[in-house]
Amino acid sequence: MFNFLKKEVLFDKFKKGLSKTKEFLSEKLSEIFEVDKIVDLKTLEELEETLILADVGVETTLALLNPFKTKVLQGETLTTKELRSLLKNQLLFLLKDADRPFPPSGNLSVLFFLGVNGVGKTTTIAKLGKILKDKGYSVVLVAADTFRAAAIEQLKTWGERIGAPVVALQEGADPGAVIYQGITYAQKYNINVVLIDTAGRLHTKYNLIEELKKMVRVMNKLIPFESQEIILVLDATTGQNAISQARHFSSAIPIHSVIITKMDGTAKGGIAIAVSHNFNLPIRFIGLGEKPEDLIPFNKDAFISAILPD
Ligand SMILES: Nc1nc2c(ncn2[C@@H]2O[C@H](COP(=O)(O)OP(=O)(O)OP(=O)(O)O)[C@@H](O)[C@H]2O)c(=O)[nH]1
Ligand SMILES: [Mg+2]
Repeated sequence: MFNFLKKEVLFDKFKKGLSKTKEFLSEKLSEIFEVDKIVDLKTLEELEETLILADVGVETTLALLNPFKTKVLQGETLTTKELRSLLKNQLLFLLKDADRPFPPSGNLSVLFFLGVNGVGKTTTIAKLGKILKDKGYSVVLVAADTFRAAAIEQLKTWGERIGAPVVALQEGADPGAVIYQGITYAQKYNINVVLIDTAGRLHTKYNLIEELKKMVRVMNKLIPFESQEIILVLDATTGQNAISQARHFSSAIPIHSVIITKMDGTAKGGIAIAVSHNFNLPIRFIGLGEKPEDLIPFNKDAFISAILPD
């Protein structure tokens, strides 16, 4: 597991960053779990509603609660105390673990970022570039968002701030060509990790998805599969729309992991569980604020204990 924080610091950051989700869930769940009593269908329905409202998603919530409903219907006794601890274990189980190292294996590995407009791709790349540099990796940032000149400038400014080279072409250039140049630059200068920034794109726009596929093809020609990680960046504040984004993007190209940003500003933290469970995707990092140190390696124990009431 890629980590650089002490356990207590990590748990504390999750707790502070996820306070909105916790507040929301605590208020509702405390009522449900307040007194230890026998669970009936009404209790489960209240729990169902709460989890759906926290953006855990209908499908995931039903998968989570149906086994308990069956128990209750079959007349088995289940106390709220038991339910609470089983629920915690089930939530942990729904969050998928990564089965590949991070950064990916090989002397040169490539992290390819995609997502809709404004989710936080570019700033996440800068934050992660800095984290990797601090851990001793050499990095290069690749400006494959050629859609706007300002996007290229934004990445260059970040490169200067974190002391990393940036490979860029002019506005309007073919993003595949920038990727080619970025990867060959890294090969030439023995750089460890390439971070590719791409233009924000709507998951429903055919031509933009085709462009994405083309970029991935360029990367595939140069880098073996095991040395790549294609990372979908999602904005937690968009709630259930993030599910639709994950569905469309993952049907176009292979997605290996997810980074969820802006968890700090929302009570929709449950989206992490829905995305990970629905698409079998590990969450690599979460964004808990705008500062560089606010990008935190995801830890499911810290996450679950941060969102459930004490
Ligand atoms: N509060 C908060 N803000 C964040 C987080 N991550 C990113 N942001 C902010 O989100 C805004 C958009 O970030 P960008 O990195 O430019 O987003 P992008 O996905 O590259 O945008 P496009 O290139 O236009 O598609 C910036 O103001 C970031 O500071 C986070 O975890 N928490
Ligand atoms: Mg950007």
